[in-house]
Amino acid sequence: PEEKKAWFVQDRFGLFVHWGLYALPARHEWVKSREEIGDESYQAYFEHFDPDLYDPRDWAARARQAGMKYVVLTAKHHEGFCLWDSQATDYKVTNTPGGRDLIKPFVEAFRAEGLKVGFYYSLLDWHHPDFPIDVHHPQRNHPEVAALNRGRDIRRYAAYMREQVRELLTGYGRIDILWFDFSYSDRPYQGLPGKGHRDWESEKLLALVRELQPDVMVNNRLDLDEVLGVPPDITTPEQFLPRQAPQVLGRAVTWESCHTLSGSWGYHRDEASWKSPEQLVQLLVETVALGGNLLMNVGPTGRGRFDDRAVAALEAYGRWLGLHG
Ligand code: FUL
Repeated sequence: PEEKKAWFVQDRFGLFVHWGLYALPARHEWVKSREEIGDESYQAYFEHFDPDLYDPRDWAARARQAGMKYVVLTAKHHEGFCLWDSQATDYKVTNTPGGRDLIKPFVEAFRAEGLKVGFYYSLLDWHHPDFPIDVHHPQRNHPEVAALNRGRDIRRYAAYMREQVRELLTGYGRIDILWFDFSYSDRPYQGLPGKGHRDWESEKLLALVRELQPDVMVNNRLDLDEVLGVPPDITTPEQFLPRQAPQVLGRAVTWESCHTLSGSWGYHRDEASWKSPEQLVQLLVETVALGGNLLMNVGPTGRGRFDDRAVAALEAYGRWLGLHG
């Protein structure tokens, strides 16, 4: 297992890409939950999803020039929308005006630039009819929540996740990282339980991943650390720089800190807290100095391009690494 991590620990710097329907409202990838938007209203984004400017070769070239060595793409985020032609659902890009699998050209483009490729896959799903409504779900405050939850069967949803993960790990060649997100069994809400490894059937899911791609690195958000009694492949502090290298179960671990360029992961047009070049470089330097990786995020626009502010941030990294890397 240590050998399979060698590239990851060596490479240190990756690009996170959060892309989905939420790029259209352009005010945070949690918009459906935060604003408690129903499926009918959210459907407008599905019907208008048409990334006419999508050019993954441009994204990949920018990532490489920034000094990034790997990429992790949200194949499915919490909204449940799939960027590939999944046979397990209709809620996918091929049924939008976008009309084509977006993952295939993405994978090809990043590989062509020499980057390793990973997928983010959300455990939460705010669209799937078997996903029980809970603390994070857009319908959590619906007056009929108990009735809406009747008949939802998380076991069917867990099987759906396995089906989709199988597609992702068999359809696109070697995949280097699988980034699951996230567990919260400690967060019940108005009588609705939170969700953890029993709900996701995490052990079964992980076994499938290991069977299909033995060398893939899997992150720590399946709620399995205690269950398995061993640290995960990757521990993932989010939006903070640890003071010291994180430990899990009393042991030093391989870790990767993930951060946004501004305050949100999905494209957020009017959000103003963009990090300065100094802050960006400092995050990279301090993370690596502590022995960690940095996974820096870009949220592309609904039309499929990197916002100018993201482009400038990537260029700042490239400039600095060109002089000091
Ligand atoms: C979180 C998610 O809820 C965010 O939307 C984002 O994907 C981040 C990397 O992980 O837990």
